[in-house]
Amino acid sequence: MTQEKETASVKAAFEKHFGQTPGVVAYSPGRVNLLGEHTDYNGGFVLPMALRGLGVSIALGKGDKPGVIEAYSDTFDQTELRTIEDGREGRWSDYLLGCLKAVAYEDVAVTGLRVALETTLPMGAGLSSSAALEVASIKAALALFGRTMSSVDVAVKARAVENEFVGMPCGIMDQFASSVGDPGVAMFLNTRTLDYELVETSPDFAFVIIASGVSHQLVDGGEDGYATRVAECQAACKALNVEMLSDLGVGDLDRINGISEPLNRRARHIVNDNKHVLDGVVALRNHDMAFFGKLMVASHLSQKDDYQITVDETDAIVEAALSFGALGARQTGGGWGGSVVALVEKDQVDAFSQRILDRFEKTSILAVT
Ligand code: GAF
Repeated sequence: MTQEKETASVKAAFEKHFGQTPGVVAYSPGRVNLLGEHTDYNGGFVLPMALRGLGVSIALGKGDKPGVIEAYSDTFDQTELRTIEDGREGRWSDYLLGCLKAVAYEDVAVTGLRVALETTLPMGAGLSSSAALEVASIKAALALFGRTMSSVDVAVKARAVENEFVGMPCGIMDQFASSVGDPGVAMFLNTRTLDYELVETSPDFAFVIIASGVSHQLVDGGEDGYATRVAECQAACKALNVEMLSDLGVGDLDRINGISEPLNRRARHIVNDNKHVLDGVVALRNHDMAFFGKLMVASHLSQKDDYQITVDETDAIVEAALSFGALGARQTGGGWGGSVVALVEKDQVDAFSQRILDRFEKTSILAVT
């Protein structure tokens, strides 16, 4: 669906459900990350691309019960009733509620709010559905109550909601790509300074996004989940006496190799994946997609061997993608499943995609960008 179709569809859903016209509609895209995984909460570099046609649409209108939020979602086929005073309850509406508390607490306390939400982003596919929901919620709430905020500030606010209200210790990549990014264009972001640059990719090649069929779960990732990696990085910083792992460079690898397992692996991944991003941006500028593909593979192997966040299914898809002619392939997103992104010559995309679907029953092609 195009963005216009999506916002028209969520507006219609709002009207049907609430019998009134919404005050505003907003849309925010998901993202695929091309290089630089888990580097964002380590002050490093990332290279995400906002997605065309995959995102979250939201329609908002004032309600008639002060402080009450009636949130309807076609996608989840349910209405959730919350109040602006509620805390986290482990439901999808937490993301919305946290954002409303952050930017429209007093307004919603007075007017109440009606919300309709639709998403074309599959949950758990590693394409940042939660960040898109947060960014759309914040942008819509600001518009409804007549306030403005820069896209960068929206991203910062959305990340704070996810860290502090939802309880997921993520970095800023997803919210930044969704709020500031330009769909279909890669974004080279320094997560420490928030300096960024949009970088075009070659028109002769496409990124094929393959859902592995293994759903990742980052908020309660169990004992070996996202929060564990964040804690391990903090422990590695202590062991190496640096503030953030991105203070280190490839020249520090000997020192890194000397600290205990698995902290050495975690630090090594961050240093190497930061370098993959820097080299990848040069490759894109030089239209050297063959080298870019090699960096994607190196990044996948670093996620597999050092960060240890890949699963058998994504490893197998990457291997098959390369044998089917992809120039590069890697697991993308938070990890433990989700999606694989493969770099493929444009005129090979259909044949390539079919071979993947034939080989792996649980896969689907989510996007070609
Ligand atoms: C998730 C997080 F939300 C991001 O901040 C980032 O750390 C990513 O995992 C891994 O690169 O999407």
